[in-house]
Amino acid sequence: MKLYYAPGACSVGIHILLEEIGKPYELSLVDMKSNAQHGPDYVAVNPKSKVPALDLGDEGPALTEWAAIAAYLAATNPEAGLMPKDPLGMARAVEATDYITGTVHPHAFTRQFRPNMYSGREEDHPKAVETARANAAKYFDLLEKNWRGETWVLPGGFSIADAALFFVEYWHVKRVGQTLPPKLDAHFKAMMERPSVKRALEQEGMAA
Ligand SMILES: N[C@@H](CCC(=O)N[C@@H](CS)C(=O)NCC(=O)O)C(=O)O
Repeated sequence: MKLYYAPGACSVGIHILLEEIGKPYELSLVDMKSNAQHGPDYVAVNPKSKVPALDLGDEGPALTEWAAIAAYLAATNPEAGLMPKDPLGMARAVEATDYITGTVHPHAFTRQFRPNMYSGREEDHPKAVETARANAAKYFDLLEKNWRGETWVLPGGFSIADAALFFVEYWHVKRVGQTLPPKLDAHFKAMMERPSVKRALEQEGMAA
């Protein structure tokens, strides 16, 4: 099993899940600084030109999309306890993960870091960044107000949703230099103390 990643990209969440599982895997760096995601070698792996992608060896094309990869890892490694077993708990984990990967990631962060993906007109970029920052505040506020867990996103304990929440928290705090509301801040700090997170960040050359 091989994870294609870029340092500090959303792939770090999948990297954390692989560290939680604790089985051997390989890492392959996709150098986005040189646009390697669009080069023929990586397009042959993932025609979408995005990380994460998980190479499953003989089991067909690499698996793509954060939520799908996380669901697969949780289902194939039940002993790691990454997904609640009861149907509603499972749906809650997917609900939180989907909100983060489908809404928070693109509309608060991709729009903020890559405004050129939202408008070809350079004069529109400051407005796109401003909107993205307002979105980040709104989304984190919503997550804070609807927080149902204690330390982790779900009341039942650590799950794939925590690894998803972590990568957007990480960007907000470490990349943008913003603060999180109190419950999310406590979550972010608890994640930073987790050995799997420390190992993943260290392996990506991003230790705090
Ligand atoms: N829908 C995809 C989005 C993945 C994504 O946007 N990855 C970013 C890194 S955080 C990427 O590879 N960007 C490269 C690019 O847009 O050129 C998922 O959830 O996995």
